[in-house]
Formats: sequence, structure tokens, C-alpha cells
Amino acid sequence: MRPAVITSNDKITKTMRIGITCYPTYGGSGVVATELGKALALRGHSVHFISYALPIRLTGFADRVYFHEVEVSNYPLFDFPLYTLALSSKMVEVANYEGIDIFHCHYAIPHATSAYLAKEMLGGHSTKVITTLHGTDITLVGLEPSFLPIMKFSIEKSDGVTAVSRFLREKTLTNYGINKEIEVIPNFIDTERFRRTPHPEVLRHYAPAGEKILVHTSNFRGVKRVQDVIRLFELVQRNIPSHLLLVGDGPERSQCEILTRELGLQDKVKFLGKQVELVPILSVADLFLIPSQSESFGLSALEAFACGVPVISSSVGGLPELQVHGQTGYIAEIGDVERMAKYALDLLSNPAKHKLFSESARKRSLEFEAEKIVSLYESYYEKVFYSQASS
Ligand code: GMT
Repeated sequence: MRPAVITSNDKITKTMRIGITCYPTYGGSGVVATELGKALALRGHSVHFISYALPIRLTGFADRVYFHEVEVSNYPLFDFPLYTLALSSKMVEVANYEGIDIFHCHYAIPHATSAYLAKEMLGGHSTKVITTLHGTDITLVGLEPSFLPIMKFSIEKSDGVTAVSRFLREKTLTNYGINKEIEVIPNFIDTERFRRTPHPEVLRHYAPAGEKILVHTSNFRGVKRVQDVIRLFELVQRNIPSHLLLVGDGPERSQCEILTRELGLQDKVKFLGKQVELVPILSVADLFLIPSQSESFGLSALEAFACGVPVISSSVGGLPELQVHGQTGYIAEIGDVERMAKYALDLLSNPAKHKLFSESARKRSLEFEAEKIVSLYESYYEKVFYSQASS
């Protein structure tokens, strides 16, 4: 089946059929993939999400958006579920029925490998594979000896590869010895939805006496250094009445709960767990903290910017590409909680400066407005689809 492409006078007006595969649970890559898919559907493309569960942001009805669930058999002989293979089969099935033009894989492992297999199985189809690298797929998981060869292979075999920051592109090229064009397309934000809005009830709840509110959101993995967040907050609350809201869940949470109690901060640190709606929380925040060990982009910092929240971050990965030190917040070395606390106190105790930073943060977020970045993906789809198709 040929794609729904109309050409007139060499000008391409096209709608594509796009298969998006991502991790459906909480996490930046799934959020980016889902928001991209929804935006593409609004522009007239047909978007087929293919994953083992409904992506968390894929709520409500949207025209031209479809979900295909990958079922993984748990036959007793299989000690490990064969998701990669089941995903390939589902991709082939969707391509056969829907005529997919592009499989867009978010997070390389194992999605890019499944897509490569699917493409091979499809034989004569002109379906193309684009892989978007998000972070730990490159900086952590892919570097494990058991994954490195398949990772390198899957990236090299993709028809197009994008990375969410220049940092991640460089890491990919050097760590895997890959010689391939990688397009940097940064993450994006819907600045209409993510904007500071009044939430007096949330403010009353978490800061009844006008305390300052510091926020951190993550999946509580080691790389996020959530314990640094608590330690730096401990220094801040000694000087300024304040509360810390920790949003999300993951392997480090118990350790963080223990640390909070050890420091006697249980009345001031609230563990909110996973939250779908972040705007009410970010709208009452005075500061956002992201002291990560590794961060290829830092989508959560961009969400904070959009809500006018200055950010205190570490200096790793793609964070310095997003954060403007001294304007949208401050950058400190990994683990330097004293300096981070000093920066936090500087902003929290200086309302005029805080206001300036808050405005700069919002302004910075507009540079990553969804409409603009989604267009970059659209152009990239066209470039990959037509250059390959004509070769
Ligand atoms: O790599 C991860 O930690 C997982 C990944 C995800 O799926 O949440 O996060 C990465 O992708 C996000 C979206 O592109 C980026 O904003 C995060 O910075 C990045 N995380 C890391 O690099 C640790």
C-alpha cells in the first residue's frame, strides 16, 4: 500500500501514517512521544501508537490517533518475556493493515531493534525507521557490554536518527564509534497548557503561612540524585520558611523517605507520588530543583520554565543547553549541594531578582514551543522518507 502522499508542482502536501513506539509509563521519552503523536494527528497525519500499554498522556479521544497493544506471551518455557519480538510482529501487522510510512521509535532499546526486524520482515514496503535517542538509552543501558553491539547496529540501521540535545548526539557518536548524521531536535512544551495559573487551594494546602515552595519531579532513579534535593532543601529551610514537594516515584524513594526522617524534615517534605497533572503544582512553586548526575535534556526543567519557575540544576549533559545560568536559574557542579542551596537562598530572599528570573524562564520556554519543534520533526520525516524513497 502506498502512503497518502499528494504531490503537485513538486510541492509536497502530505499526510503520513506514522507508527510511534515508546515506553508508556512515566518518563520524559514517553511524554515527548505521546505529545508529538497527538500534535501530528492534529496536523492531519494518522498516528498509530504501538506499545505494551496505553501511554499515560494518551487520554481522551483524538481524531486519527490509534493505539495497538503488544501482547507478550508468558509461555512457561520463556524465562524472560520476548517483548522485542512481539513488538516486531505487531509493527508488521500494523504496517500491513495501515500502510505505515514511518516507524518512529523513542528510546532506542529495544524499539529500534524491533523496528529494524519489522522493516526486514516487511520486505517490499517502503516503511522507514526513525529513532529518537532520549538519554539513558545512550548514556547508560546501551553501554552495557550485553547491549552495546545491538545498540550500535540498531542506530546505524535506522533510516534517520535524532537526539534531544547536542550533548547526546556527541555522546552517541563517540561512545559507539558511529559515523552517521544525527539531527538534534530538542524537546518541546505546550506553553498554552504549561503556564502559571492561580491555584489558591494548592497554595493554602502546602504553604498555609506563606512559606516558599520548592519542587522536584522525577522517576526517583539514582541518576536523579533526589537525596541531593533533600540535603539542599535542609540547608534552605534553616534560613527561609519553606516546604519541598517531591513528585514521582521510583527505586530511590524509600531511601529518600528515610533520609527525610533522619533529618527531621517529615513535616516539611511531602512525597506526592506519581501525578498526571503538574501545572497546579508548578504554578505554586518558587523554585525547581534538578541536581541530576546525568540528564540529556531535562524536560522537567522546561516544564518548570513554562510555569515561570526558576531552576537550580547541575551542570551535566544537555542541561547547560537549556538552562541560562544567571537568567533562568543557576547551574552548579554535581553534588555541590552547598552551592545549590546558596543559589536557592539568593533567589528566594530577593523578590525582585526572583521575578526577573521567573520571567526569563517563561521566555526561554517559548523557544521550545511545541508548534515550532513539531514542525522540525515533520520536516525531518519528509527528508528521511523522500531521500530514502528516491535512492
Ligand atoms: O533516560 C532516561 O532517564 C529516560 C528518559 C525517559 O524516558 O524519561 O529520560 C530522558 O529523556 C527525557 C526526554 O527526552 C529527557 O528530558 C531526560 O533528560 C532524559 N533523562 C536522562 O538523560 C537521565
